[in-house]
Amino acid sequence: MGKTALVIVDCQNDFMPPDGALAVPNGDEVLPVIRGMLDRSKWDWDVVVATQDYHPPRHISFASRHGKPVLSDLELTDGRGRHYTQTLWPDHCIQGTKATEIVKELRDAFGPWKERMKIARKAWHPDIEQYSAFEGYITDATDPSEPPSEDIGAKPIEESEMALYLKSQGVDKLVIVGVATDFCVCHTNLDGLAAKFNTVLVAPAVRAVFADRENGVFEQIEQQGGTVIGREGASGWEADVRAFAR
Ligand code: VGL
Ligand code: ZN
Repeated sequence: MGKTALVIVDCQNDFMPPDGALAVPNGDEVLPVIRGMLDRSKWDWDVVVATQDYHPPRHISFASRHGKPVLSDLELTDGRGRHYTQTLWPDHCIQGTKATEIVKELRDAFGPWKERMKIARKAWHPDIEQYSAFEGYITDATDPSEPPSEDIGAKPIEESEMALYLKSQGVDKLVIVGVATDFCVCHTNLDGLAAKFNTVLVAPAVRAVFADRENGVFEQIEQQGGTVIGREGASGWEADVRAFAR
């Protein structure tokens, strides 16, 4: 049987209330749940990948760059010539700042996983939005470091650094947690399915920027063949996740 990776999406200071620049409502509620999933005496993940939103100053997604209101939508052409609608964000998760660091509560729990753990950094190019871990690059670094300068992450999903790394480790199952459900968690989960991984999203361990969109995201993931566990406060999700990971 294939192996299982725990994918912890964007649990960074800037996404956490009360002080994060782009605080996800109730985003901090995922932290004790995910911390529990990093308890080495209870869980045995084959691989752990933590992702980081990792923007340069004046990133294309920042409202400040365009002189437009935060949370408005803007039609843009990105650094690869792709036309798309960007939701404009406050400046957040800027490379080399404390704001982009993974929250200490989780970093303190990474210790026992060090040998099995990678960081995936994404949206580091000034002119490209990247919500999915499958668009990022893989690194061992947990401290700020320079992003790569050439590869702009235009590879097909199945040849992405994330997919190739997971496959090199024998992983074919992903357990996905973190923030935000409606952006980076959603895109990471859908790309994981597109790259032919089996996926489980743990509902008690995710929170959305727009809470009223969360059910729609869950349904979209299920339509694409993913599983959502622990919806609407259902108990017993741990047993379901264990059965999946076995
Ligand atoms: C995210 C908005 C902007 C996320 C990242 O992590 O979901 N959301 N950048
Ligand atoms: Zn971002």
